[in-house]
Amino acid sequence: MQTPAQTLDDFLSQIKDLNPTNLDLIRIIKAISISAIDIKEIIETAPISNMTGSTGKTNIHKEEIQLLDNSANTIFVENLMETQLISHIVSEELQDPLHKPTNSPSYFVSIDPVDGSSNITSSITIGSILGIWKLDNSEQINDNLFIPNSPQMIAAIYTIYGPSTILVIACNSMVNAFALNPAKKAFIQTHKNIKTPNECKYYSVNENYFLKWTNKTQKTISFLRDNYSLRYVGSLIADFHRNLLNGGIFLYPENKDYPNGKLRLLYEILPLSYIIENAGGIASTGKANPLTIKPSHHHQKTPLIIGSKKIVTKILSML
Ligand code: AFP
Repeated sequence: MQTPAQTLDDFLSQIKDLNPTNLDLIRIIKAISISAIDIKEIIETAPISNMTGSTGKTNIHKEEIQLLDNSANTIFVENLMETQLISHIVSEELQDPLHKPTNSPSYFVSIDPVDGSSNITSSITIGSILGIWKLDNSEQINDNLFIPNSPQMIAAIYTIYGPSTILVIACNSMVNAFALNPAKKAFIQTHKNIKTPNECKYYSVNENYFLKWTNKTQKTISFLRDNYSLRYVGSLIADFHRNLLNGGIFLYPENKDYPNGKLRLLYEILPLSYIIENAGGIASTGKANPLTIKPSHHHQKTPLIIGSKKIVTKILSML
């Protein structure tokens, strides 16, 4: 008889005793997985429930806030705060961080509620990205900026809302992936302890910026173009997920329009850097490992080069 596939709950009960923090982490992961199912349902019916439009407002990055961004943000914040474990939340959609004192220990969560949200009108794959830090005491938080001073990142998670709803969790030095069985509202494990291939199959970059890049970046991208296949969705999380599973490199270098790149350190770059490292790949800003950067602002941006070890190392040597 075939053994039933492992559910997210099975997985969480297996990691329960691996680390004393895991009991809290499991509650946080559950809050995120429940949120993902709610958000996926909103996305599925978005074209017929007028949820594909813009709120008419812009966020801190001067990008239009989509109705979906707002709803997803509220869902994550409410479910996370309900755990009573989270003292600080930084979100792309919130100008200022949320702060709520908790009994120690407390956790800091960064959220990109809907990554690639402008793609919703064309029904293109989008996702959510979250980073989770443990704070030992409130002194670890810089009061003005609500940024962990001595961050201890303990997990990173992303979801994909596409042909399937996918949940990828990096914690306890492993990366595991799950797909949603919508009939049962249960996530089923599809990949155990993911290791990204060392060889590069795809490169992902927006070549429209070619003339706005530095000479070195132009040469580097030309090398990639001559040797690998281009794949670029324009939803970071979709590009990242494809390259994670197949081997590849994603780049968002600085350009004349975006001197620090477009991607945000706390809720895009750090979670994905944490995931790629745990999957045996590499992330860099071009100058440093993002995980070693002490953030100076919660909406800080930085360039990103991320993916399979061999190709990222080669590209860094060319820059
Ligand atoms: P939107 O959320 O505005 O769709 O932006 C998506 C994103 O932040 C990231 O998901 C993409 O990788 C990147 O922007 C695409 O940016 P370009 O259009 O400049 O290539």
